[in-house]
Formats: sequence, structure tokens, C-alpha cells
Amino acid sequence: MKKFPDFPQEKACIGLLGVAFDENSSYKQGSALAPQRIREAFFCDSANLWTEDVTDLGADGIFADAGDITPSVANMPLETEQAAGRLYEAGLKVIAFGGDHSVTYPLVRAAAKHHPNLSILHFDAHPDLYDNFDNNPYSHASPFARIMEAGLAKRLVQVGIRTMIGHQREQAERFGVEVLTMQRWQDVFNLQFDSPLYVTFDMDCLDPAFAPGISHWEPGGLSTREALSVIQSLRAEIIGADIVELNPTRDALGVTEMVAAKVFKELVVKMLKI
Ligand SMILES: [Mn+2]
Repeated sequence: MKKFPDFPQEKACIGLLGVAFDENSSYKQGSALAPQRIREAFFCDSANLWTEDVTDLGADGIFADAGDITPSVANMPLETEQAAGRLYEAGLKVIAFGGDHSVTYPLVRAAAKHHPNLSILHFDAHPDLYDNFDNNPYSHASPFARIMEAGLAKRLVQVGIRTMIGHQREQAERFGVEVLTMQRWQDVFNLQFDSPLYVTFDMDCLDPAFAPGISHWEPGGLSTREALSVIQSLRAEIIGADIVELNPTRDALGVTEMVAAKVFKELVVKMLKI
């Protein structure tokens, strides 16, 4: 199989990190299997390595791949933050992929350390703002409560949301989160951010018709095309990103891993261009 060049690389722009961790998933596990599947989908011979704006991601000097980490349950936040931190320290922008959404808290910690005044664009069916879920403050349903409590982002914008409840609405108001629910889905294009942007992409922002290989099927989501258009129409400097919640055990045909690889490609080229 073709592979990304290993970290470190003298000329690379984008550091890659697979996070094989699904112990904070509240309903189904399986997203720990995602990093390898996204790598395979990226290099799948059914497609090419060019983006829609005709940029060749197979060219030299783009990627440096730090491989996959499999953090322990007890030390996941620290191990993940340190692994991502090494890439930022090398002057790279960073894309992490795989894992449940709890990995975003340490990934954002690493990003915020190197990029103050961070903004976050969060694609998801779920607000993930629970103070804790099933008595787990590090649940995959809680990362944005931890991020906002810690003051890691000056602005958090959520798109794709369609599972709001009272408690999470209170949390959103408390933290000043800009929630663009699916009822306002036309408002998500041409978003502008005036500070470094971290993009976190939960695959379940998409309608399960387009991306069934996820743990929480929530109908009424974005189409793949709509999500790509949100990314392509962004006016922002993206310094970090993650793609999470792909669950290969629910992706019998491998459709969803191809969607994840497509999102990966369009995020990468957006990171390269600004
Ligand atoms: Mn979600």
C-alpha cells in the first residue's frame, strides 16, 4: 500500500496523527479502528489524490505522518496532547483522525498552546456540551464543555446540530456557543473567522444516508456535498483539524471511510492554501 512520508520531514506543511481510541464512546465502540481505514481510503485506487480545486496531494513536501497512537484510558488526554504537540512544535499544521470525539479536547489543548485566540468550527449532529455524561466528564459527549471551561477557544461555532436538549442549550448559552442547528442549515456557508481556526469534523454531522459508518445514526443531517461546500467556502486560516467518530464496524461497504477521506482531502487543501 502507498503511504504518507514519515514524520519528521524537512519541507512538510501538514502533520498527521491517527488516534486509535474509543473508550469514551457512550454507545458503541469501533472508532479506534478508523485511522487505518482512513489511510487506506485516501490511497484507494478507486480515486486519485487530487482535490476538487485541482491540487495534487501526492506531491512532495505536504505531509509528515507521525503514525497512530493508541492511548491508555487513564492517560489519553496527556498522551494525545503530547503527540499532537510534537507536530505543532515542528511548525506544522495538524490533522488528527480516528477515535471518538473525546480526543478533541487534548487535540485542541495542543493547538491552543501554539495558537492563542483560537476559534473552533465544529461539525456534528450533537452539541457535545454535557457537563458530564454517564458520570464521565471526559465522555465523547462532553469535550466542548471541557474546552470552553478551560478557555481554549474564543469562539465556538457549531454546524449540523439536531439533537439539542435543555441542559446542553443552557451550556451553550453559558459558554456563548454559536449553534447553527440543522433548521438553519443555509446559514453555514461563507463562514468567516478572524483568528486561527481549528476544525473538528464528527462524521455524524452528515446524514446517515451519506455516511452510515458511525455510532449514532441521527437522520436529517448535511449531505456530503453541503459539508464540503461549508469547508470550501470558509474564510479562515485553518491551523488544526480532526475527523472523528468514523466507526468501521458499521461501515460494511466502506462508503463512509471514502467520505472521511474526501473530507480529509478538502480540509488539507484548505489548510495549504492560506
Ligand atoms: Mn456526534
